[in-house]
Amino acid sequence: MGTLEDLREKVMKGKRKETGPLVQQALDEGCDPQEILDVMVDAMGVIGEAFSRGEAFVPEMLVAARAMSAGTAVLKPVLVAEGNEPVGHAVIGTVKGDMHDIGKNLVRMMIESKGVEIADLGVDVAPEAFVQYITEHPECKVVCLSALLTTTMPALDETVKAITEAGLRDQVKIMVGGAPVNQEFADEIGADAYTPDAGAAAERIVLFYQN
Ligand code: B1M
Repeated sequence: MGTLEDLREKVMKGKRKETGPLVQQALDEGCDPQEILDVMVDAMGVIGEAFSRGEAFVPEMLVAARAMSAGTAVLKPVLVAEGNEPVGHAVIGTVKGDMHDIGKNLVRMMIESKGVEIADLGVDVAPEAFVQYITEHPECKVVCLSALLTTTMPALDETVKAITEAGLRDQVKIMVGGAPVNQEFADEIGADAYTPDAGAAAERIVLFYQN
């Protein structure tokens, strides 16, 4: 079995201890970091589909998520540029009620790879916490919101509203994303940008600092 195939299998089975070394092995063999990432994302998709069919359960999703996190930790130094003056400042978080953080972490990493300094407020972040962060950090020009559940999509709207009500809407651009989110929803809640994946989010955020 090839290293990437093995990695895919180990992520699906939630073999956390083996995932990091396999990512390192793939890098040593000259695999493209993006390809390595894609294999792990794909493995998570397989688990998600199995969950939808009732063939996998929350514990399986959880161990797969931990395995993927162990893998991305090894990839991070390869993906993220270091040194240099930041291109700009931003903040990211998964919205209130939502505990999914793998996609959010990937978006953060890809944004960091563009030289943007981005604070991570974590998961289950209340609208007030975003408002507080922006208030205390006037250098922060972009807010990135992630939601993975249809039930937490309204929290995206609530967060945009809270920022507006705090009088901070003109100070920041708001980017939204996550599997159930689309451009139509982003427009509906008045976000400035929707991007479907981490790579696109990183490309998009840079444009905000150029204007
Ligand atoms: Co959950 N879960 N989960 N889960 N989970 C999903 C999302 C689900 C689709 C599974 C399914 O039914 N097929 C489903 C949601 C259904 C829906 O609402 N439509 C679901 C459910 C139902 C639940 C629970 C309710 C299950 C339960 O308890 N009964 C529960 C909710 C808990 C909560 O949040 N309150 C729950 C719990 C969990 C775990 C904790 C076990 C675990 C998360 C662990 C963790 O994140 N640390 C988990 C997992 C792992 C998943 C799946 C299998 C994988 C998610 C993932 O990490 N994907 C997921 C199924 C799936 O996605 N196929 C599922 C890989 C990741 C790289 O992709 O996060 O989509 P993703 O991020 C992408 C893009 O979306 C985008 O870029 C990323 C990378 O390119 N993106 C952005 C994300 N944020 C962005 C922000 C941007 C731009 C792009 O701009 C700011």
